[in-house]
Amino acid sequence: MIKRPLIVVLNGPNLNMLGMRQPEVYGRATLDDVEQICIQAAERLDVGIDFRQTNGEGELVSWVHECRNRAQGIVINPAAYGHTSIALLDALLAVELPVIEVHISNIHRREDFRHHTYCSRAAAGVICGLGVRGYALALQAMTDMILDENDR
Ligand code: CA2
Repeated sequence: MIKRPLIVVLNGPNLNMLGMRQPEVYGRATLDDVEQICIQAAERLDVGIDFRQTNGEGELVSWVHECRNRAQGIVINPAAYGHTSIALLDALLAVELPVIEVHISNIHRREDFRHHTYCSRAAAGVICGLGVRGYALALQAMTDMILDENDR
């Protein structure tokens, strides 16, 4: 039997507050709703997922390291660490896995400091501004990329 690919979905700081504040920016879905969206997308795509959120930069870096030799791809909403963390970029580069970066809001329509993310240098692609459906789109794209790679 062929094992299903595993895609790890990582979420950075304050995303546990989704749906509780700033609905005009991030919508009304909670992080639990986002997890359900990802579970449903994964079932449809026949891939496994491991969905996590942390407020800690070190923990996020360690979770990226754990993906090595375990996962086939990483979907990450690094939240504010995307804008600040070279440590997170280095971890994403080190694991040598395909990465898709997701932001719920359109970071390019917001403050200047949100326009740049270090993580983007490690990402095959970035989805932003499409709300929480960006996660399902990222899982679809990641699955396509993994299947393409397996066909080679
Ligand atoms: O748009 C995104 O997904 C962001 O990654 C969200 C981050 C922000 O720092 C990035 O610039 C863009 C913030 C996540 C915090 O989310 C909250 C949600 C509700 C209430 C407070 C924070």
